[in-house]
Amino acid sequence: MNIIDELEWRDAINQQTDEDGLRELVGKESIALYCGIDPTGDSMHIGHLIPFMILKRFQLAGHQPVVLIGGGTGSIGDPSGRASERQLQTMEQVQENADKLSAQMRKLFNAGEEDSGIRLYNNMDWLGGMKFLDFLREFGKEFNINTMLAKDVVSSRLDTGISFTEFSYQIIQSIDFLHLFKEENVQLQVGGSDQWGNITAGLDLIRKKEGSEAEAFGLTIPLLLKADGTKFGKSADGAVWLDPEKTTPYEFYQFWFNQDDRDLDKYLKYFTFLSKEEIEELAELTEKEPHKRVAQKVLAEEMTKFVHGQDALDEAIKISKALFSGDVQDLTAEQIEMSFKDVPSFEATLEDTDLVSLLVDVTGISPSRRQAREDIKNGAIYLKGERIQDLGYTVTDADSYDGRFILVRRGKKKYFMVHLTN
Ligand code: 485
Repeated sequence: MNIIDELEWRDAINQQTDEDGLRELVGKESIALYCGIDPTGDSMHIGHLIPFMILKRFQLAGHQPVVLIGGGTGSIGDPSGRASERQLQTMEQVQENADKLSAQMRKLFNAGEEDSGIRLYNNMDWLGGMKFLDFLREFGKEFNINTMLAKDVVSSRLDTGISFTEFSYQIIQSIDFLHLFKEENVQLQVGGSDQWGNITAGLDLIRKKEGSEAEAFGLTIPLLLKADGTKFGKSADGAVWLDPEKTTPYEFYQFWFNQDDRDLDKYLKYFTFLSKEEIEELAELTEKEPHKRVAQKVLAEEMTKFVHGQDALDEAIKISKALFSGDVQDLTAEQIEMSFKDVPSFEATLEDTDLVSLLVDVTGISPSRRQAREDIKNGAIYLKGERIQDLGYTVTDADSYDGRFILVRRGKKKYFMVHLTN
């Protein structure tokens, strides 16, 4: 299947320039294509991932992806999709974020490794040394103010105001596209739907500088909405990050596992590399036996493996199973800490603390001593995954993980963390 037809089937295209021309070009030869990201933060989140997965799809179809880290553009700040002026980051901050994003890209795509086939560039390399007069003479002359003002990004800001700096952003992103077109043979730029104005500005520049016959194209992907109408990609505690320090692989896995049945078909098409047949089969399973959540499981597995690798996926599955069954005995202290980040937590010092006091006085897990004793007698209280039914039980270091914290479970599913202080 032609890659453009495949993307259309996956509902992964919002707008494209000269659809037929692009379909024909990618059908007959291997092209280079790029997507850029600005280092405004120190990690990508799953929203950023989508265009880069499109790059990966092109790669699988025999094309050559180029990833651009916007060290230069990031020092200015893209006004696209923003209602107000950005605060400038320090150059050190931009550099630091650029290094982190580059490392993340390398991990994701093995970019920089000889056999990965993905090239990674930083636009600071060609924007950084540009002289202001050269900029105005060589590029500024090619941009018509009326055209620039008419772009959504700018026109929507005319009431509230936009600085000359942010106004100029579309020019520098255009210089990138021209640079990559000339130096690296890049013929297609991909981005989110908010990038349409910047991408088409680049195409105009390429045609002015390289002639109207220049074969260059743009393609944007749609903004993803959930079946309930809200924006995709946020969990209860905010964005879902690719950095395992910010969103653990277990949380990442759970995020995908918890998606609504109604969204699955869309997500499997949009995010995974599964074939049409495999996705249709999963859609059927969701319809017939929704309670088994097979499609959710496959989605969670595919995504966790792609972003974090097989070992992290195995660990996330192990944790999920242990929590589901309540058998947490086999989990390490780190795994326990990772899985119970969001349960109610308390601080305590252990000094001959009996279990009833721990439940009532220290934490309030049980509302009264009477209730605490009843809970213990009924076998509803677990420390470290082991049921304790002794009313006179004294809690010691041995019940803790490395003397650092105690995991209390009350009933089937309620967990509490008690952090030990000395
Ligand atoms: O030559 C380029 C230089 C910079 C950029 C692209 C090409 C980055 C772009 N201007 C931008 O701001 N991108 C956003 C970012 O960096 O966070 C997001 C887009 C989103 C999607 C994602 O990057 O808002 O739609 O393209 C990868």
